[in-house]
Amino acid sequence: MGNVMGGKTVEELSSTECHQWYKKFMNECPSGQLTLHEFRHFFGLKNLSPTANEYVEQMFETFDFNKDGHIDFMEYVAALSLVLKGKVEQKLRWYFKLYDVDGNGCIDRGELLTIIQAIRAINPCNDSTMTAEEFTDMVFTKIDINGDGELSLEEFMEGVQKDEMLLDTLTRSLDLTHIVRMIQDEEQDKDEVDEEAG
Ligand SMILES: [Ca+2]
Ligand SMILES: [Ca+2]
Ligand SMILES: [Ca+2]
Repeated sequence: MGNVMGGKTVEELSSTECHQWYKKFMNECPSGQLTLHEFRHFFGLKNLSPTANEYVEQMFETFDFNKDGHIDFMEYVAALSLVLKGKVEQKLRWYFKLYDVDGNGCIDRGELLTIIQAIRAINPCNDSTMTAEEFTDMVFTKIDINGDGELSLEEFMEGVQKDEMLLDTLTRSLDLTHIVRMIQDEEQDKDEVDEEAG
């Protein structure tokens, strides 16, 4: 593979991980270009509520870095490696982009609420006792410093990094680790047979 994997974030991955992800990707998507439909299938996101669906679409668009309507292998690896291994600041920038649904550079209350609801629809194993509304209120109370009802990138980055609980919740709520673990477990079963064969 060599130079194909030349991106900075990609270098942080072990070759084993890359290999596993590549196999999974090419298996699900022989064309090498993942469509939204395939993306849903890939991550096992079926029968979602409309809200959750919107979130998945937004996620797809965020992963589609060059905006050509497909996720190619490099985009897939870049996204996964960012989510899994990126520094806190990189991740927060990515989350901000994901949360800012209309892309106007600010997160408003509606956008945050939609995302929180969608995350909970996809990831019901949330141990928080707060409703999505209460959670959204709490976030704005804590980090909307100038009180204009919108979170700027600065407010978001500073506020979330200063607040351990918030950081933890946001990071966990968008954590794709369980999905990747799923990929790896699946691959490990197969690899036990053909590990050293190649
Ligand atoms: Ca693309
Ligand atoms: Ca916005
Ligand atoms: Ca603000």
